[in-house]
Amino acid sequence: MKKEIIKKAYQIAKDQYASFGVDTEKALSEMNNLVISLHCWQTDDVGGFEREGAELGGGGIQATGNFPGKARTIAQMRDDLDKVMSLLPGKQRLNLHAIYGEFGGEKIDRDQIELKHFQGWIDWAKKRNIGLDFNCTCFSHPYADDGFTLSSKNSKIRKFWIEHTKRCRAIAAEMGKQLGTPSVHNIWIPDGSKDTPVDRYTHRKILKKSLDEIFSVKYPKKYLKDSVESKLFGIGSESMVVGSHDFYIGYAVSNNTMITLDNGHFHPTEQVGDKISSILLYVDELLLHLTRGVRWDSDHVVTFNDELTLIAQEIVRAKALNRVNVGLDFFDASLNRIEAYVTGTRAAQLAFLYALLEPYEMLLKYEEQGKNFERLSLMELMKTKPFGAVWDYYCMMSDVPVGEEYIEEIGKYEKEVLFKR
Ligand code: RNT
Ligand code: ZN
Repeated sequence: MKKEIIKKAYQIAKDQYASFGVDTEKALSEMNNLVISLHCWQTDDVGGFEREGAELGGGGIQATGNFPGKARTIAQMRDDLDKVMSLLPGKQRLNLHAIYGEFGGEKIDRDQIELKHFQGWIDWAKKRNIGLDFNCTCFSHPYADDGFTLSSKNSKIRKFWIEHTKRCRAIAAEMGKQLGTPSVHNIWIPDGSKDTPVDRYTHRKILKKSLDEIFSVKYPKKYLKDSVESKLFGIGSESMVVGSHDFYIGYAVSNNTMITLDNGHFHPTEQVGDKISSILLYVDELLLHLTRGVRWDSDHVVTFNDELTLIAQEIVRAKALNRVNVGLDFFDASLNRIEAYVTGTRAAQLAFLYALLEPYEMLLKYEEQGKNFERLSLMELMKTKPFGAVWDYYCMMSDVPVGEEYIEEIGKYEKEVLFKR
């Protein structure tokens, strides 16, 4: 697209938004406060590098498809991530899982991982001036096969996962220290049961105790921020998930950890957007796992849909952008994985830009005056305002491909790199 046209279209959009009291320049500068944590696991379908050909196994999560070109080495993964970041406007971080260390062909079990396995990632991130986030990996392991990890009644298994998670937090804190930006460590465990259990209580009690032990090691907030992620059900844990939303809300509020809201982890008619204003009253910060569930927690590539829009709007309306850590969580193996990242991340950015361009003051006035019809009409009208022109301008100013230009770029990478793997 010609620069002149993009600028002209933006000028028209700017004037139109201004007539609703919306300052597009301010919205664009607010976009600088939006840092999206790119999950590394879309590059290789959550396989990891513990051994050659490692694949996601169990845990009730699933990547389907076999599109060619998945990253099989750390070098390939880094190439892919560099390509992705070169096509995204705005700021990013990288979100790693413990299975993505540089283990150098050695068998290092999860309770043995150390900083040295991740120092290469820290150096990589430093060079790119980005932060790192981290996750313990309590799945794809024989000790997770019976469906219980941190909430297991088997003390050998439980201790193994406690040790793993403690090590992960230590590594994350060091990432935060070396990179000068706190690392978010997220705990998600698959624990649950397929059929109706009779003893939910003990498992939840054990999980609480395991978490207490894990969090008894304290790190400065400027290095590490802890979060816990709930879930309603998984494949193979349909009847009970130990770490339910009720469980973690209680835990997070009493321990002031963050809570992770993954929008694939709730009943389909529940809105994660609605939860934000409640949770923010009780904890300092939130972590989002933006995803798209199609009929179940299927982790499809994020699109700019109503669900995402409400989440972004509720954060912006609460003026809480600085209290929300935005992460992504999808893994579709059926399409070009670079495209998955770029489309998914841009969709999340679109939702936030759309929210920042909302004529909030005008809508609030209508609401407080009981003018509900006017409120609804204005919200509907905003959908046809020249939002795309502001987005194109944002991409142009960020020096990344505008509009459909990125599709061609990815096509080139597909031919030259992915299909040659
Ligand atoms: C699983 C959770 C969890 C994982 C990642 C890989 O349902 O959403 O966040 O997807 O840790
Ligand atoms: Zn998640």
